[in-house]
Amino acid sequence: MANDHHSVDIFSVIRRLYEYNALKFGQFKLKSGIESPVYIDLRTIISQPDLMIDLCHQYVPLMKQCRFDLICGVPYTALTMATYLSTKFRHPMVMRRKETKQHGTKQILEGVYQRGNRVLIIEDLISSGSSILETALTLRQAGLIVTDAIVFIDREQGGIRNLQHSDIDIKVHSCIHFSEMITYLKDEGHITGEKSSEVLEWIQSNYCAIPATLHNQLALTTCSSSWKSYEDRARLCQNPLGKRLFELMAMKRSNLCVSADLTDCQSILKLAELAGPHIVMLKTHVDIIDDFSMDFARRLRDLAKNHNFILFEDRKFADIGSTVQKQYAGGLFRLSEWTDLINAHLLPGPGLIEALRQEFMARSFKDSQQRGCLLISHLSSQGNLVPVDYAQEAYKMAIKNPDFIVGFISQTKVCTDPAFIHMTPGVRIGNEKNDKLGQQYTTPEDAVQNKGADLIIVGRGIISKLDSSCEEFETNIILYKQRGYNAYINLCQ
Ligand code: S5P
Repeated sequence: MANDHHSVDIFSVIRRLYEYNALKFGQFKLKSGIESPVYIDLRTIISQPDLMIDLCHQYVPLMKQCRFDLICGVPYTALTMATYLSTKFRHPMVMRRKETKQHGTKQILEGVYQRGNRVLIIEDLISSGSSILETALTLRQAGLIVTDAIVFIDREQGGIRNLQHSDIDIKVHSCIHFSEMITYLKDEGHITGEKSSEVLEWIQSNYCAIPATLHNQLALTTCSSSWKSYEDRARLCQNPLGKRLFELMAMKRSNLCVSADLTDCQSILKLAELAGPHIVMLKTHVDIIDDFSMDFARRLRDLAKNHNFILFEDRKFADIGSTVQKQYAGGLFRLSEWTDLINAHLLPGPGLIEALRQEFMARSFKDSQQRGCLLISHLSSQGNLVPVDYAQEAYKMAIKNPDFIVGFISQTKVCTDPAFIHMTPGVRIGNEKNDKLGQQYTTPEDAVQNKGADLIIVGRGIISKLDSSCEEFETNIILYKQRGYNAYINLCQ
């Protein structure tokens, strides 16, 4: 990097930002709806070239500490700063569009670069770190390496720490901290001591988190960049049922679970016989069967053994532990005697999970069968009231119980840990986008590539063909199997 002979004290820049009204004190409604006693708007300085130049030179000492081939400004405010630094010091630049072009090459990243180039991100200020992360995701998706970012002001609201998260791993350097800036303005008599304390207190009590949607996108990117085969994932799995499931998926070249939402035993057994060679799992709703008997359960188990698939009762437990134990082990259905996998909501708290653990252990002691549980992290139905932090809570519960939590019933990635499986319902090929009772459908490709599914759950898309000819049934189920499996394999490229 060329020597910089342009030395201007950072506090003189702060004073001029204050004089030009780029730093305002009062009551301001932020984009988030929150009222703030301070407003920083560095966009205005494009009309003050001298100030812009002096501000840009504050980045230079920090740039010398970073290794990079290219620079990239976060749109829009920092684009001008990055452009100045690029042309003044001859650093090639790339530019990230905020929206993809509707015509021409549809590029989101403009400029010339090669995979493996290191990019330094330039930003004006950081609060949560979301804008830097969005830019970093685009750059990383293009095969570029992002390890560092420089901001002019650190608002001290958690952004620098947020970006240190192991999934993100970006070191953010700042020219000045918000508190230093406020203290300077107070000491110079631009703002009162009272105002300074009010603003500092406000900043300290207003931590900014990265939105869950952006975190999900990050998880997807991290996953696709560290893609693992089902065989590899089987090796990483701590619980025996999860391990067996990944092994089955690799061996049968299938990530398909059929949802046997049928109301008589005969039809379910017919479905299991026909679908058996193509699926890794058959899911039941045992309480919709009119003529359930333990003899049916035994015959279904035999079919599962012959065709090598897992039996999953979609019971969605959601009660206190002691009730769940009875629901799982007793009653008419005696689920613990014939199902491999069940699922549960987290709403009642950890007692439910502990109850299942005790039952699993008691049963496995008798029959040494592998058992596991899935946690519900999302629902596919329109307008569902599952809270946004449900998925994070599900993940926390899963890592506490990796010996029997197999994974999640999800609509987006809950975590990047390859040992946990993500199973996604609401999948259908064809024109149906919903079922008029709230179910929402997507294609196998969308479920795997955009919603993070490792395994797809298909009900009516398959069982609607049960009364068709065997050939028609088979052609259809093979289509689901191939499209789901290929979507996963294609992620590795
Ligand atoms: O969010 C969910 C969770 C589940 S387990 N949405 C779902 O649809 N399911 C189940 O998946 C649902 O109970 C049904 O058994 C199956 C989807 O069936 P389909 O006919 O709509 O494919």
